[in-house]
Amino acid sequence: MFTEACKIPGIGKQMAEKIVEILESGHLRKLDHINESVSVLEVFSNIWGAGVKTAQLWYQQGFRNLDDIRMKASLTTQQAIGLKHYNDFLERMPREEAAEIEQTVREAAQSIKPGLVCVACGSFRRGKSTCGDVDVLVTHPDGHSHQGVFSKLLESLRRTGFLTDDLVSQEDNGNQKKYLGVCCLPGRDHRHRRLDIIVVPYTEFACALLYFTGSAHFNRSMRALARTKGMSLSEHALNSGVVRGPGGLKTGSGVVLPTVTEKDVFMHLGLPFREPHERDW
Ligand code: 8GT
Ligand code: MN
Ligand code: MN
Repeated sequence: MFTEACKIPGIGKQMAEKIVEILESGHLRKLDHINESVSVLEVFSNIWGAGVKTAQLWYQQGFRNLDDIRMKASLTTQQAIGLKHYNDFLERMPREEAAEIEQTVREAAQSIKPGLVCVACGSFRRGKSTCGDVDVLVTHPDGHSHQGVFSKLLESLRRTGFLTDDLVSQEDNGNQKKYLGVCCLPGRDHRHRRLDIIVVPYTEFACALLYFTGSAHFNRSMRALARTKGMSLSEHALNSGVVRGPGGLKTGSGVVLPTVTEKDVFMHLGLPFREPHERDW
């Protein structure tokens, strides 16, 4: 059988040995290791804060399951939180629960400052029946009352025990502030859920809403289209007359187009409006 396999054009000795092994045993032992590593790497990279690189490193260090990670791996603060809530984070929540989480954030926000607008974006706003996390956008229509709300809101939600862990407690992005963390509704049968909160100035509301609603793929398409029209779209604004040098590098940022609502963004880009539930990609 080996000599026969060797006669196949392009098949050398090593490949011929493998063909023989598969034909004789129905199996290639060399693949066992690969198959095992794939499933272990998947388990590891499902820990929030651990990417493929970290997963590979842990595999190389001889770790094969979550107990190994728990006992022997050196974890970042985020990965430790990810591990603690491993099963909860893998499970998507029903949209009814996402609505309760949105409402909890809204009540806390409005008791700090009446008139604050809180909108659950992401998959919730796209109408999905289950959500991986809750993405709440906070703004104030008077244009300035959103200021100072971010830290007060987090403080208030921590005090009531609703926020249980912080992953990224404050990320500044221009005039926007971003929080990534973990919350849990009161009551015994509730799981820990991922919660993202952004606080944005009202001038950036439409573009921030569009961005935070996604999907991520839809956002990439919109940004790419904007580029083809000499515009640039971000979570802050839609700019026109953007000048790009060689390699697409921005050399002139143009002017900010007025975008009061999401519809304005579509209009400036020459696109028919798409409802959130039509933005999966
Ligand atoms: P989900 O139900 O799995 O949470 O689905 P989702 O709501 O569509 O995904 P998401 O990861 O919560 O992202 C919601 C929006 O937030 C996306 O449209 C994206 O533009 C934006 N976004 C961030 N940060 C990140 C990030 O780190 N990764 C991804 N994928 N999206 C992000 O603000
Ligand atoms: Mn989400
Ligand atoms: Mn999110």
